Amino acid sequence: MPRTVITFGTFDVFHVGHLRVLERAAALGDRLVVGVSADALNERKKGRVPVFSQRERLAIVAALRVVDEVFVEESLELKRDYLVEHAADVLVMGDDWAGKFDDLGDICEVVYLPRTPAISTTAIIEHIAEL
Ligand code: C2G
Repeated sequence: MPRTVITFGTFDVFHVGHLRVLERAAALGDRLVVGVSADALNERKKGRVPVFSQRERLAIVAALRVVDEVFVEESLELKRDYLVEHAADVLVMGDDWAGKFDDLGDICEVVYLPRTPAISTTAIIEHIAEL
């Protein structure tokens, strides 16, 4: 049976920190599925409308060599349903979420990966705004 890895994120203004986490997630199994968070979810939970629409963010993530499948993450509370639906063996999250998804350990392995230092969508937006 192939080992399916699943991860989630907004992946707005795609940068090398996003690429690295997806590469490391893919290396933990045979197949990588990515839940790209919906525009409405970002607006609701983060109070910011992404620079790129969910359609554009999905297209970018889907085009990556390490990504096998993408879907829209409509709600943060549906993680368990998404894991079951995609038959995930491993859930990968950035370590800014450390401990938050340990309860899903009953249906899959839960791995938190360290973030790539010194790069973020917010920092990029601020950098560009200052040019
Ligand atoms: N990331 C990273 N290094 C950075 C920036 C981001 O490793 N310097 C990782 C994050 O840890 C995450 C992924 O890139 O695993 C996507 O980051 P975000 O778009 O900020 O998504 P996030 O807010 O973590 O997820 O269910 C989760 C939600 O969809 C939101």
